[in-house]
Amino acid sequence: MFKKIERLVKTSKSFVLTTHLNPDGDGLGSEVAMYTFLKMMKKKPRIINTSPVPKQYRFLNPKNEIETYDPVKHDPVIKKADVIMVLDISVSKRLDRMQQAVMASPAKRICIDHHLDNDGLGHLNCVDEKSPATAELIYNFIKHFKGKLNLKIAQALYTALITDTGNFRFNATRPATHLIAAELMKLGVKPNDIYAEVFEQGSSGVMKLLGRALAHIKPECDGGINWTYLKSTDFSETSAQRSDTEGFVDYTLKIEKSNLGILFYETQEGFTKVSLRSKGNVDVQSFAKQFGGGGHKNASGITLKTPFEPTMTDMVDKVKKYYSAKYAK
Ligand SMILES: [Mn+2]
Repeated sequence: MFKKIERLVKTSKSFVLTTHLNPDGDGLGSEVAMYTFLKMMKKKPRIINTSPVPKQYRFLNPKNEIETYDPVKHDPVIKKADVIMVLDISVSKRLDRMQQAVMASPAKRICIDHHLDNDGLGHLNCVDEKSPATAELIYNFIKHFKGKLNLKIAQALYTALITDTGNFRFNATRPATHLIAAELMKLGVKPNDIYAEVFEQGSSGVMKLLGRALAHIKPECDGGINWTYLKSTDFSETSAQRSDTEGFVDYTLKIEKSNLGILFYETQEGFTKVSLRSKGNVDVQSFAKQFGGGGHKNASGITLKTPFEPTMTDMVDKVKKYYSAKYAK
């Protein structure tokens, strides 16, 4: 899997690492682990992302090694890089503001990822859809190079693993995931410390926002679907951010009989963000794909650049039809 990538990495000097818009623990943890490893290999890496680092992941970035894309400052860096490593995505549009600069650069692009959708963004790809997190592939990458893990890499990879596996509970979690986690603990990772950084730094505003999301939950299709929403006013009145909604959609699956859960929220621009979660055989990825969204079988997202309320009503209808036709008994 890493043979061709190995040759390219060994013969290259400057690297730009990046991940998707609104990065999560897996995207950021994978970047920090890879960055630290490339430094050990005496390479010159930079991490440049479309979006800033969300508050709960700032502990991964104490020296501000993760930079937020500024065209004036970074376009020359992207243009001159030998290699651009795109982590945790394989479709260029999810690079958002950075898409043009990345695609126009003569640099070789390597994708390391575990998503199903792929538009040929990478010249070289290490994509394993069965992997529960990109971090597992980064771990394998470092092992392939016979690299040594240090505590910084271990903390970054552990953060990525717990966030993308829902603390090791999602279906994609496999024995290898736990074996890797065990090794990371032996290197000094304290699970409770990482959990506290990521999941216990919320403001009271975030709890109030969650309260609103819970209060708005509505069942459909005999409780097989549960959906909820947050409007712009819900964010402004609780002083919470869009990025604070991570994990909210999971509550829609905690209800008995619930097989498909949705959170809609209104973006800053008044558009519509849809997060879908499902259980077992219920495939939300193939639903999301019809509308330009992507993700995994049990966790997908769609961004629709259309006004929030009518779009939400329309999408609820479409999900109901999709679910009734395929899964309702
Ligand atoms: Mn991921």
